[in-house]
Amino acid sequence: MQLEVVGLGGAGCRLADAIRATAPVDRAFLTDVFAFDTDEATLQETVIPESHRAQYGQGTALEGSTGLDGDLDQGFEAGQAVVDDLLKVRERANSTTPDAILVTVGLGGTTGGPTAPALIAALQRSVDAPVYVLATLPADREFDPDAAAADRGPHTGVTANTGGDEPPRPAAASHAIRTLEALEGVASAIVLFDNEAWLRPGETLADSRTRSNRELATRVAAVFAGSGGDSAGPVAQTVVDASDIERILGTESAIVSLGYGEQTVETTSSRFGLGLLPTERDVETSEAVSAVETVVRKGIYGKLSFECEPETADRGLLIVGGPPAWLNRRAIAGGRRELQATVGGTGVLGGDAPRPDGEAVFAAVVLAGVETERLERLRTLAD
Ligand SMILES: Nc1nc2c(ncn2[C@@H]2O[C@H](COP(=O)(O)OP(=O)(O)OP(=O)(O)O)[C@@H](O)[C@H]2O)c(=O)[nH]1
Ligand SMILES: [Mg+2]
Repeated sequence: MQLEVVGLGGAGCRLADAIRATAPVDRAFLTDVFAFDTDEATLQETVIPESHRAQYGQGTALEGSTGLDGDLDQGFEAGQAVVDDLLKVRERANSTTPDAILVTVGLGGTTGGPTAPALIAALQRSVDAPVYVLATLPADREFDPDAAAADRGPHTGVTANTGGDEPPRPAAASHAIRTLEALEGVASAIVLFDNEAWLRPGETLADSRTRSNRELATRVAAVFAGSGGDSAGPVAQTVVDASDIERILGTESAIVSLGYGEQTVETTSSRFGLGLLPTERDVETSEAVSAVETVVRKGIYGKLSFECEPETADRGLLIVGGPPAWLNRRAIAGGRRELQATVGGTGVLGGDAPRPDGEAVFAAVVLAGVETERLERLRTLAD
């Protein structure tokens, strides 16, 4: 399928950039990638072309990490006021109509979050495609002095400190929860990534960013490329297209978590030969079955972008991809049955994504409509 990505604020722009940087073969699933921020420095750090970037909202409540003084309503109003300008940038640069738009944003700040609801509402009105959000949740240490102190050890101060070059954001939990509430009924679906769960012990937020963004970009590419990727390549046995993804993500702002598993496999490359030899060695069926089973298990039961019980999901999607010889049809069907058994209900779809140049077998899992305690906890911390 063809996805457009719109990054808002620091995290949003870095995520959009990371998605754009995913393997060239997967770039085929992207139409345009935009980066919008109040902060010029963020924009310059990306490799997104100037035609697709815009600095906006200078001098408004959207600017700077103390800009809102905890008053998010001011931010939402300022967000509303900039929407027309952003839509104009988009219209000027836009190449093709996408099958879907993904707005990426870090919840907790004062730029991206407050802009997202108004921009998404405007995109829903003006583009004939679902508009999904990919949002990060703040780590506890950004707003919780106890969490920050615990991470640094017992003999340090008690002010919330992220331990790196990220400013403390005392209102981050409340901003995140209120922005999520504002996205309800506006975004077609809300894909979450929880920074708290992806931080490693002792690691600063700044350190974890690049790794987290890459992980998340890989998941986004695996899901939204669907069965496509290389249009000249082999066709999937069971195609996952834009309408399948739309069916699973829904239109009612469902909370979505993404799972992913990957295993590098041996392929003999034809790059060094004359292209006369088969590009892959024969793959033992048992080996292919085991690789598919392994990645599917990782995808369903491994670390999710947002911690939740897979059993609570209303709908699920499984895409198994990799070099065609490794995509064992029976094993993929088995994986789909496993996801079906886990999710319950009947809303499970599955398919494959052949990647002739791929060096890994992967499984991308979408769990939509999940329930979770993490949001409850953030709500408590936000009060
Ligand atoms: N995963 C990830 N999370 C990030 C990244 N940068 C920031 N965050 C998270 O996103 C939240 C919002 O940060 P930014 O996106 O920088 O904020 P902003 O929207 O630019 O708003 P300002 O406060 O005005 O800078 C932070 O509290 C972090 O939790 C990133 O690169 N990756
Ligand atoms: Mg910023």
